Amino acid sequence: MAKKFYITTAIDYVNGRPHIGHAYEKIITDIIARWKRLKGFDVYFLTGTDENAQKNAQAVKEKGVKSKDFVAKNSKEFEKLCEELNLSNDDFIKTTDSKHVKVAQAIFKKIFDKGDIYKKKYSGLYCLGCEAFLTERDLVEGKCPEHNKAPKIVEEENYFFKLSKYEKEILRLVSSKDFIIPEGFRKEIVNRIKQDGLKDISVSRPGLSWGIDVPNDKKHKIYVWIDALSNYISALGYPSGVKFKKYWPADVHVIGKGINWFHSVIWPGLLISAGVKLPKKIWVHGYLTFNGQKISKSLGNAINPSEIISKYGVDPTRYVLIKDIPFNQDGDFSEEALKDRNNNELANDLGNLVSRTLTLCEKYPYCGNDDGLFKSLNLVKIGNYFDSFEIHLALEEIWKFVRASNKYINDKEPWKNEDCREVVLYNLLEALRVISVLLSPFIPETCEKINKQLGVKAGDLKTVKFGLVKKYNVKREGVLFKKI
Ligand code: ME8
Repeated sequence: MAKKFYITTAIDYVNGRPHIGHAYEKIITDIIARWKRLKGFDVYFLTGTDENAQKNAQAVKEKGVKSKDFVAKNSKEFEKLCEELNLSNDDFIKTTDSKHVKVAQAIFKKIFDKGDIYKKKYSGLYCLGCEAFLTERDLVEGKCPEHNKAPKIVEEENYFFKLSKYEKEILRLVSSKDFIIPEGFRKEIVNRIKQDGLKDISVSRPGLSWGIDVPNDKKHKIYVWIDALSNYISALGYPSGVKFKKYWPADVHVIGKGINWFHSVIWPGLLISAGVKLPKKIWVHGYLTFNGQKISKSLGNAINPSEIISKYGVDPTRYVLIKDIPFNQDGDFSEEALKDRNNNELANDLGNLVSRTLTLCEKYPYCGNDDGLFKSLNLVKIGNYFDSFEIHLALEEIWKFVRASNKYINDKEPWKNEDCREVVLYNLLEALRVISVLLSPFIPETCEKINKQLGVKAGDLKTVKFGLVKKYNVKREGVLFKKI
């Protein structure tokens, strides 16, 4: 039986339309999901929307429509984005789904029954952007640095979760090098716990009109982060669903750096208390910036990914986001970079290689043995980069083979060099077939087109070797990438 692999993105707030930062997270998750499928894993890939947040409801007031309709309409935009991005997600969860609501309440109740939830009067600084209470230490010049706004002073009676009770276990968990990657983001969490310790956290808000009711106390809504985090198990049918039994614990939660604490500390705390197994890994990514500033709905500098995709195509969009955002840092998004990479890398390197090879193969016969071209393909290295989630390096390593193939065709000149033509063309066809398998996690639409022109079916990792396909059914069809 194939080994299972469960991977998730964060679920997005629906207080506005999706922006390119959301697209980025979904793409990198999709790449890992597709890679694991190539390796033969039984993959479950979940994404969705976080619909019960107060800030979603707040956004409605400004527009004068019903919360329910507003949230449903925006959620559709995120679902549409998944299609536009050509994501291979297996499910799309919405936290207003009744199936989710029941699970969020069941978890709250389980933790309550365990004696880990109590009521107390509380005063704190609430940042609506984060949907979280902040401490003075979190603020920069009195403002939340994520959202550039001063938090509101809130005084209310809340239910509290005894997070402090689990400090030792959580510290042990985050101290393991495997749990939070990359290392810089792991250290941040470890240092914060060591410095401040873990305090109990508020897990309900009184008097809100939007959200999930606390079980047996309709005056309170479940704090949206508790509700949101539980999506990762509600989507699988916790506690008794077949999918839950098969796929939980998650192999990777993919998230942005601003919500690391919720995933690496609070989520494990809740799960330990509820007696549920812990996720295996939190993969934290940096932010997409625009002129150096975080792209966000709250900051009002959002770039609409749908527009970028319809202007330049899905694969150039996916490609540039991987190339320009390093593993553990922020990266600037720019249309100029997209155009450059489309023209110089996708069209010149890959597009030309495919078009030149296929033009020749339509004219001349091809067959022969390994001519040394495959020496420049290092599958072990590529696999290692994927395993350590350094997908931009995996892409770079695959691209070395694309460049080597271009150099090979230039050096051998099969269009005029009859002596070696048959062998060179066969080696190039095999290279294209293998390139198409390896690039399929990154630019799946293009790889489908390459396969169609080669007359082969999409292969998995076992097919990444020379000499597997003897006979091609070559049929050239238009250019892969238009120059912009
Ligand atoms: O945080 N670049 O929702 P969200 C890259 N609902 N990633 C970005 C980004 C940017 N400029 N801006 C946001 C939430 N993200 C919660 C999550 S999960 C149980 C609940 C990332 O819509 C962000 O870090 O603000 C997060 O991982 C995801 O997009 C959704 O952000």
